[in-house]
Amino acid sequence: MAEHEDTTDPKRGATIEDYFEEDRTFPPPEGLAAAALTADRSLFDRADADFEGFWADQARELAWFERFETVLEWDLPFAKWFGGGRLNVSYNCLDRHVEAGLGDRVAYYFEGEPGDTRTITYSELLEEVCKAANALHSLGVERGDRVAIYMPMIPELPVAMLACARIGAAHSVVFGGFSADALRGRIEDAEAKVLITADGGWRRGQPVALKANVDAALSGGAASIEHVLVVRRLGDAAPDTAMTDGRDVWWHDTVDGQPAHCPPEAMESEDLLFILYTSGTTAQPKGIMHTTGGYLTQVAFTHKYVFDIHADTDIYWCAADVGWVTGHSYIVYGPLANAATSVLYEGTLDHPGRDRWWSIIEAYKVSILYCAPTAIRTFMKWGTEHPTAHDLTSLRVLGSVGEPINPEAWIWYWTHIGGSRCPVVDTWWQTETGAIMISPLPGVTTLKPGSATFPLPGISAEVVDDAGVSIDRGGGYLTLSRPWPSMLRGIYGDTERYRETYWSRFEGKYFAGDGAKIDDEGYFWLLGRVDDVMNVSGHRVSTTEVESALVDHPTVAEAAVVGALDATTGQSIIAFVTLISGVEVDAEHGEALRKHVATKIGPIARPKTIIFTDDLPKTRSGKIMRRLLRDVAEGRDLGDTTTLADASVVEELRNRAAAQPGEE
Ligand code: 7RM
Repeated sequence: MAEHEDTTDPKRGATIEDYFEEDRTFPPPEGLAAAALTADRSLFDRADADFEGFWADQARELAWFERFETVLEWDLPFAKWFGGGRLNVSYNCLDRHVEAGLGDRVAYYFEGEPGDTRTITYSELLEEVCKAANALHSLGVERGDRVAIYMPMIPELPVAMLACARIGAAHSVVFGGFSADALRGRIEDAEAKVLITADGGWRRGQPVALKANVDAALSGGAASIEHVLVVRRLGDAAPDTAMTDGRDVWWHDTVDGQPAHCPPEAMESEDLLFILYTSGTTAQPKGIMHTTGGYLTQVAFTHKYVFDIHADTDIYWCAADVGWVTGHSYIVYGPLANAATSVLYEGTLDHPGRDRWWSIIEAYKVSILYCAPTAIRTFMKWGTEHPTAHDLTSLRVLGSVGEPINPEAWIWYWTHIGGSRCPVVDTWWQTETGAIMISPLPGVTTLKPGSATFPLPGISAEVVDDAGVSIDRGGGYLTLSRPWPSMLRGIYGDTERYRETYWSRFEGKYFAGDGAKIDDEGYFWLLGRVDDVMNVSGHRVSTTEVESALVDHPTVAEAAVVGALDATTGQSIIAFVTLISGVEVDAEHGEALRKHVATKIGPIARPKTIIFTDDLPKTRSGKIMRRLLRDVAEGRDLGDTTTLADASVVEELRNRAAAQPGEE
């Protein structure tokens, strides 16, 4: 009898059902815990006892020009943190460290994709930032203005951001891979006055021109832009870079000759620091706003404790792009606020070889690596010979962000990259949260592969049911029930949309849009976006759990699971699967994987169809686009695919899906 006719199943009707069980545990390594910044519950106890006092303590770690008078003013859903306080973010990230005698410490080891390198100390970075700040002034940028930034991952990118922060202009970084249209839309929404860009950047050995996109964006609108400041990154490799008279100026002509001092503006704690656009379910991207004091407080706190930063000895590498929030918070503001030494890498995973990352870790003796599950699963697919060819013993903490990390990918990361010695901190957060919210602390938390473990000190996360009632175990919706310092302050220019998107579904609570479950020991497990949850015969099955069961099979590197319309069961489960290098696809393999899922989590979760593929459609920040896969599975028209990292993947998938037998 088919599962869907069973009405006695206690899970049926649950908000989101939990099937996947993972019982391996990893306590903090002894040596690491002994030297860790925190190895007990004291931060949690302090935050539980006095939540505002706890955040005030963290805020006092920063340098304030004027002390704050209030900690939190909460007028749901509008928060003001550290009212009355004045500070400057670039002063906190630079001057303060130089004044403390750390001027010669390296802020960034820059590694360009072609292999060019630059070492930039805190004193040098401060000088560069002051010059760039003066240059922005000379181009007419004033406190309160907006500046758009559209650049490759080169040192001038953090310099540009910090220069904006120094003079009190808000930046809006637009990822360098976005189109002219996307750039124009974002400039227009924020009414940016100046655009900072480059002639181009390097990708897989090829120069990629950027300035032509800028010209296209500006020719069709974006009239607020008065000047374009252009870094010469490609030089002779971009011989055709056109400069518009009176509008465009070269960075080296405009910045290099400026005075190396520029007084930092004393900003109010709630002044706008930046806008970062995220695309949601609708076409119009949302300009997420972050402000000054609360944002810097929480990114500095989380960066320090989640990665156990010993700034005098660690070499930290966050391999995200600065164009995403991960880069803002954990390449630029968090690490610099903590006087850390970071690697900044321009390029891709596999240029010139599939061991590029591991050669970087070996060369710089990287001790902390922070990256996305999509990268880890790609490395799994490529095999262990690439990391094992390099000395990775400098590593001591590993981080993951952006998607649920499947337990097997976690174990692979732990074993083959971390040498079974480095805690893996799986960090859950969002552009909107500004900073890490749910994550282990490496010296404190006993890890479970695939779980982001617990809310950090000072964070109130709750899983709620359809009615918004908090549940203490099982699956439901992830919410945040108290404000936090680095929370978004709204959507630029659209207060109503802010309220509607985040605060309308559950009264008094922020709804993150993610499903989550809490296990018997209180661990949090992220289950994917709730829009992706599948409904099979009335069972609410999480995409993440089925994907993790597939990746658990020794031949599978990556899997994306979607629910496709089904006349009998409502939805049926379709799995797109990438095998590890060298495994042959044959007719029986699909059946073996379907069985594996049924054994691992139950017959209800058995995929109806398995489609093998070499690649999956991902956003440019590496998240699997399940919505698109659903369209493929249901044979729908795909519409706009420009947000894809590689649009050709979808065509291939469509052909394969069409070749599938209709019934099983
Ligand atoms: C930092 C970032 C946010 C969405 C979020 C989740 C997913 C991020 C994890 C995760 C499971 C994680 N910002 N997500 N981290 N899911 N475990 N550790 O990614 O705004 O681009 O995306 O990403 O769905 O809501 S983001």
